[in-house]
Amino acid sequence: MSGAPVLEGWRHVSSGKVRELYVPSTPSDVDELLLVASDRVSAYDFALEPPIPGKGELLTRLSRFWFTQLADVPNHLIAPSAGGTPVPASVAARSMHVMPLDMFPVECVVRGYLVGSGWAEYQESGSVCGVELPAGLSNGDRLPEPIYTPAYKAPQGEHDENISFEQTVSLVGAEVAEQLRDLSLRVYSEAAAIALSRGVIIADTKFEFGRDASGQVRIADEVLTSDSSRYWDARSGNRTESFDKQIVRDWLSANWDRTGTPPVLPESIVSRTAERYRELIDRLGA
Ligand code: Q0Q
Repeated sequence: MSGAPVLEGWRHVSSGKVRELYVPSTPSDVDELLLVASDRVSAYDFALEPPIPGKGELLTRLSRFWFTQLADVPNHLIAPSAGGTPVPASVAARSMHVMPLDMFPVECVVRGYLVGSGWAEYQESGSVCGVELPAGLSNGDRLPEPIYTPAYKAPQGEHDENISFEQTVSLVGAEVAEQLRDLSLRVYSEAAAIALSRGVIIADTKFEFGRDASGQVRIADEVLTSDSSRYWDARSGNRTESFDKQIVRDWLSANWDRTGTPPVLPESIVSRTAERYRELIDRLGA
């Protein structure tokens, strides 16, 4: 797997499956972090090979687009006018210059459609993460209204664990738990309406929030990217080949028995996935 790039003025401190986190390498007059998106794609908890050309830049453009569309929601971006450590040109298009937050240990998942693990659970219990749903729904159906199904943000490398709203209260207190729920539902609904008006369905997504030094709750991490969300083409009605990495997941399901490390993706899958990311950017006007 390609390592974290060495960036002048920045010190690499953490790697996710597809992203890198940096802090200033020298004292700075601005509290700042740099999130750099790689071209790596992950599935089934593996960072896959080869990278998808342009993925990091395209997903960063998606986050920036949604931060702009949802500008009334406090976020963690540092305005260019704020100064701080210069962002190296080599990663500028695929990085976000952000303020350090005290991140809440809650993955704020919002589901607008019945799909994936939600569909499997619904078939068993008629509910999703403890939220009762009407009978008679089919795979891929739009839910009567979006539902908030939080998860506990497990330490890196472990699986997040679905928890109830009441458990989020125990984690972050009632006031913040209600803020996270209300903000997540509002941001999903506003984004889903904007996307649908452009022929794109956002089936579900995951938000992360933190608190800044003044105590302000801010939306953080990546927002509504095709790594943190399921995007479908509303015009084709096709709810399997989505705009996100479902192409990669489907190929792996058909070509890997989930033992050992996953096979290298064929060029056709790499190019098709890159094309779908670009199609999504074009469709949204991001
Ligand atoms: C923060 N991450 C993600 C990550 C490893 C990215 C911590 N504004 C913030 C953010 C954000 N966003 C974070 N911490 C403090 N303030 C983001 C999961 C992890 C590599 C890249 N982890």
